Amino acid sequence: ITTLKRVAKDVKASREDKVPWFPRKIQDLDKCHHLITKYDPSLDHDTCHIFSLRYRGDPLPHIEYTAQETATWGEVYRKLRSLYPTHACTQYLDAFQQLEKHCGYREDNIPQLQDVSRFLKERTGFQLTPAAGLLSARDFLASLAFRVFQCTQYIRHFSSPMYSPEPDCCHELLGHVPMLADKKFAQFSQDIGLASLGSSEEEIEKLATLYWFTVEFGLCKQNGLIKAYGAGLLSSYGELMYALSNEPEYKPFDPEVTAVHPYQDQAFQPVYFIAENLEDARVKLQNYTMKIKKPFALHYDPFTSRIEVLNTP
Ligand code: HBI
Ligand code: FE
Repeated sequence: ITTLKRVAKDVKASREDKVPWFPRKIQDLDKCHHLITKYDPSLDHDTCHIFSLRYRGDPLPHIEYTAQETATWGEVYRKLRSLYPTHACTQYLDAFQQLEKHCGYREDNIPQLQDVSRFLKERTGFQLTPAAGLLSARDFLASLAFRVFQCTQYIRHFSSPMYSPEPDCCHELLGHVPMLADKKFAQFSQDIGLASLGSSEEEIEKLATLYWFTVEFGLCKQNGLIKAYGAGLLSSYGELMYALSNEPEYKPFDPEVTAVHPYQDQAFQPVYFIAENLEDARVKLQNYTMKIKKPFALHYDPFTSRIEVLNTP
């Protein structure tokens, strides 16, 4: 009997060995906060003062921004807003209008994460959680599996309002948030997140690259025109104009190709990938992620916001 028990235990243990640790419930995201430091010494930053050690379930911290921080936001907001009607996709424009109406999106006001998070939760179930800076791709993508978006709360330095080496709240609030209010886009984002759970480093790298060319720098067709849906574009005046200028190279979005394409994080992208539409991008991504080999299957239960792991023998 003891031998049998030990064999049973060994079988169980070896099955468990095949399943690496990854978050299975929202609270587990407290363990997913590994920061990547990309400090640029030429910029003497004093902007990272809003570090919050905070746990899921706590209210989102209310930030009193300084007049200077609000002025920086205002400059970014005014310039970008003038480009949106011609450059942003309709999903973005619809949500942006709602955010101006309900969430304090204004030139003279930096929206509070709590208001924005409540807005998103009502529309797509996405919620915001504060992040202290650039997170590892694995940690960042994992949160998307739970429809949680890791959001910085500090703002870029006033000396360079049109450029930030790391994500700041101009990028999150103007780039990411409006798209996360769209149902199809929210599903697309969660699907990348779910695919990342328990994936190899190599696969994470590919998913991060896919994320880069879609969620950050994606373009799509709309009424015979090309429009932007990527947050890196919608939060950068210079690159948003460049991306739609016909100067760069364009390729159709194809996950197999896009996932291994080299990308640029120090300059404008050399190439942009164009999706037929967001639904088509979602279906193509799903076909891609289904081919990722894992020794177990995952199921997300939307009622409990938990991941269920189904061991495959
Ligand atoms: N971390 N805070 C934060 N915000 C992002 O937008 C972000 C990140 N880490 C990685 C990342 N984005 C992506 O570029 C991919 O590596 C997933
Ligand atoms: Fe981003």
